[in-house]
Amino acid sequence: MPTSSPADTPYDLAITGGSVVLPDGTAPHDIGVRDGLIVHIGAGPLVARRSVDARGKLVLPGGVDAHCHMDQQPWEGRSTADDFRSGTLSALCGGNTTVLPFAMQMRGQSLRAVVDDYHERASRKAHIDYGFHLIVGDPTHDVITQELPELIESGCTSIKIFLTYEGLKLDDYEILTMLDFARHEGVLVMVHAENEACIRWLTDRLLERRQTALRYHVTAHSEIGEREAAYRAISFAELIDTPIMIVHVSSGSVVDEIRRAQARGLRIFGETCPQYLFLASEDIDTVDMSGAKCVCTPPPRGRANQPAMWRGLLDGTLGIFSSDHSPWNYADKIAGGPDTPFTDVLNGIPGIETRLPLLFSAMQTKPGLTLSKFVDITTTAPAKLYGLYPRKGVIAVGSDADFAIWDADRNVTIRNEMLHHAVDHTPYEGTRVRGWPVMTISRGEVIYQDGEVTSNAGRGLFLPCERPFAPRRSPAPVLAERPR
Ligand code: DUC
Ligand code: ZN
Ligand code: ZN
Repeated sequence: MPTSSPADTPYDLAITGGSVVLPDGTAPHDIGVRDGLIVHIGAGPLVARRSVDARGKLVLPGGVDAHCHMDQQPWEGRSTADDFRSGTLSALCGGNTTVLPFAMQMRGQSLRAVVDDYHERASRKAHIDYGFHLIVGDPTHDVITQELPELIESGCTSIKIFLTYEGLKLDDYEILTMLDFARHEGVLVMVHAENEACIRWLTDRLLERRQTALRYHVTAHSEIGEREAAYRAISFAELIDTPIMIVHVSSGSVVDEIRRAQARGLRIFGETCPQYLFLASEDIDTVDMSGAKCVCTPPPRGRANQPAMWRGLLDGTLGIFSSDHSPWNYADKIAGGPDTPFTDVLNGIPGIETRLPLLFSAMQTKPGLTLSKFVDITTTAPAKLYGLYPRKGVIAVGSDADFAIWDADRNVTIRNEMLHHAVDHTPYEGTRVRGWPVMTISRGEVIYQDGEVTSNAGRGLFLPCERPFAPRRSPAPVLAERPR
């Protein structure tokens, strides 16, 4: 759908000669940018103040990482290693132009105060544009009737809830209340699906038996507990008749639950992350403590689980692919030294810069993973689901001029020293990939080019997100006069 607008004045930027990935396919086009927006896609030549020669390269919409943590307030006693400055720097060097991190409310806190503080941090430091998901850890009457409606109005239209973790987890009654609220407002609830009692009970039994090695993290965070929580969340979403997103799906059995729910016509969305496709529980089970670099929740499952994850991604059951970048330094992850019990290892792994290259490279070996599928699950679908489309997530006239230019033939061996996060390791150290983003453009500004960062911290803008769904003020169907 190339379109053009007459260029009576020079464009601010022209991107010429590249293979441009548009919603209806990839083709050579020249792109003209004015005032930070795409105003021309089609034939050249274009007169512009600055031109980028993209011959031999792929021009993709800038990646949208819809699940990442940065500048997060202390949790388990620590703040994330990345703040908005280093987190968004790492993101942009990995081909992203939009991030959606989390403003996290814990029990006893005001959500409004958490979000105000988060705005303050982000506006001074972000290199690229950002929106916020809201973690609701304390759904009080005030939060539900005052704070949340105002925050939604201001553009925070997605809410994450936890079914586990002290200080964050909601009980079943609170979950139903939040889902009913989301139906009423037309916002999306993201669910961390793990069964709290399963984790606690298994952990207690393991500790009684002094089974504290890293591999028991995977036992404690069982696949069955994840499946139960996912099924419960799906059931509650069905009861209330509102969409949910099961985030960081780690296991084939959860993929099966989501697939079954979707086949019944429910709007249940699924997200997975690189750690569930490219890492496995075997990577945690090391003779030394280095396996802690792969510890996150839910954990990567056994390598035999990976094909089911790929199937879920390729058949559309899992509709988005995010990093769940949760950066901690290795020394902090194993603060108790070589005998740190699994219960004390900080959960979460870095991955905001490697998310896109890992998946891009997999296009060589996964036949169903086409370039348009890659762009959809990493960029377009998250922009749509979180109310940012078509401003973000697509190359189209009128959209923000956000691009990642890829050299599809560049061979790279991932080393932590080449990454831009403030973390001392990557779980993907030594992984070889083919294809790398060589230039990132945000709202028409070249912010990264072949290893050189030309961005300034603080240039990123807050993105108010639209409500992804129409608000439904009617009561849940189950409350209809005639029982169904
Ligand atoms: N949940 C997340 O979404 N990210 C990191 C850790 C966690 O439990
Ligand atoms: Zn989570
Ligand atoms: Zn997360």
